[in-house]
Order: sequence, then C-alpha cells, then structure tokens
Amino acid sequence: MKYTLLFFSLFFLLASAYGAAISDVAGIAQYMQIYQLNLPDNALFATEAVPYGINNSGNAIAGGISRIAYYLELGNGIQRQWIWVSMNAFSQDLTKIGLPTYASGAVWQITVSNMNIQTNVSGITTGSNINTGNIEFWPYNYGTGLGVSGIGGNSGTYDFNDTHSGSANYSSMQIHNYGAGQVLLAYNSWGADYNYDDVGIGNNTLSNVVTSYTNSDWTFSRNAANYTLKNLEVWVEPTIPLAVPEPATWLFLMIFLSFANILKRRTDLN
Ligand SMILES: [Ca+2]
Ligand SMILES: [Ca+2]
Ligand SMILES: [Ca+2]
Repeated sequence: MKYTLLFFSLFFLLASAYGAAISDVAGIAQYMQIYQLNLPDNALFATEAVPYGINNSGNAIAGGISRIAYYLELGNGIQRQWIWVSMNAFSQDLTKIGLPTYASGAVWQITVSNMNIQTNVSGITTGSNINTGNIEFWPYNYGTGLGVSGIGGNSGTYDFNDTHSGSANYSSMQIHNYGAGQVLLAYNSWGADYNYDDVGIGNNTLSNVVTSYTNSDWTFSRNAANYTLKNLEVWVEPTIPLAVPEPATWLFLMIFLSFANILKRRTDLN
C-alpha cells in the first residue's frame, strides 16, 4: 500500500510538473503529448539543440494524427495566463510540429482550419470549428509585409500577417485568428538574436524600443524574462481514438484513493 501511494503521489507530481494543459484544457483526454519545453529567456536555437523536457516525436502513432494542439502558459508569480489552440493536422511528421528550427527543417506559413481555442485571457475569441486561423512558423528574419493574400493584416506593422526573408535567424512561432484580427500566441527571437525573447498570449498593445509603432505579434517586446513560468506544450489527437478511461474506472480510482488515505491515516495514528 505504501508503494502504491508513492506511485500515485509521483504520478500526480509528474502530471503537475509536466503538462499543466492536463488540468486546464477540456477534452485533452483525446490527445497525446509530443513536446514540452520551458522557454528560456534568450534562446539560441539557430545553433543549439532545443532542450525539450518531453519529446515523443520519434514515436510513430499508428493510423496517424487528425489534430495538432499548442498550449502556452505564462506566469510571473502573481498571474498565470494560458491558451490552448488545436487545429486540423497540417502535417503527419511529428518532427515538424515543434519549434520550427533550422535543424527541424520546419517552415509553415499557412492557413489552418477547425480551430478550437480555450484560454483564461479575456478578450480572446474562444470556441470550436473556427476556420480563420493561420500560423507563422519559421527560423528566419521577417518583415511587416503581407505574406499570405486574402487574410488581411497590416503591411506596416508586425502582426498576424508578415513575410519571412528565408534567411537569418530572428525566428517566429506564432498562431493567429486572422478572422478576429487576433494573435493567439507568439514566441519570437529564439534563433540567435542576443536580446531577450518575445513571448505573449493575445494581441500585444505595448510599444517597444526598436520600432516607433506597436507590434501586435510581440516582435521586439524582449519580455521573456518578465515570466518565471514559460511552458510550451504540443499535443496531437490520433486518428484512431484513444481509449479514454470510463467514468466507472475513475470512480474506482477515487474510491481506491480514499480507502488508501484512510489506511494511511490509521497507520499514522499508530
Ligand atoms: Ca504585417
Ligand atoms: Ca507575425
Ligand atoms: Ca532572443
């Protein structure tokens, strides 16, 4: 019994250490985690390996995947913000859905469909089956010009529609709802720019020290060190549904844990 308790304690400890999405996101039981990364204050991923805490990209998923989800959690000891964005799978290659580094070979400047957005940040449009999404994933520098036609955007600021240069290494990992004119999550400047990285959930509204205008996608915010908690997770939904524990199984587990707790108390009393 002692070891069983130890096992469950360790399980919940690990679950809380890795994967806060587990506790925040509705419907996550259908998903498998592929990556977890504690974002550094100033990453140098143009040349250095990404130090994932979890990396299951080498494990093939039988039947492939139907959806890909990104979860970003930011905390400063006072407030905690989080967002979850899932979408129809735009790739079956699990090595190309994490940080789009040069080493990964991933570059995605595409629209995405069937987004599900959950967040605790007010002002962000939430909901399911949102078909006005786009992603800007690349390891390159980029300019403010419109890179994707037909989705709007501001050609004079860094926002949900920019153009990458195909070279250099400022870097961008951004997910947007262009229909709502909203940046959903952004992580930039993780290539080899020697300033603190940019990170944010929702549209940035603050000016920066580099441009005279405000960049809604957090470019040049250099704010990563403001957050002590910067947890990025990538999850996928397998095409073949996962076997989710039945309610009866959960009930059994709860009864078991209560019973174990009573036994433990009785042992403590002795
Ligand atoms: Ca732009
Ligand atoms: Ca952008
Ligand atoms: Ca940087």
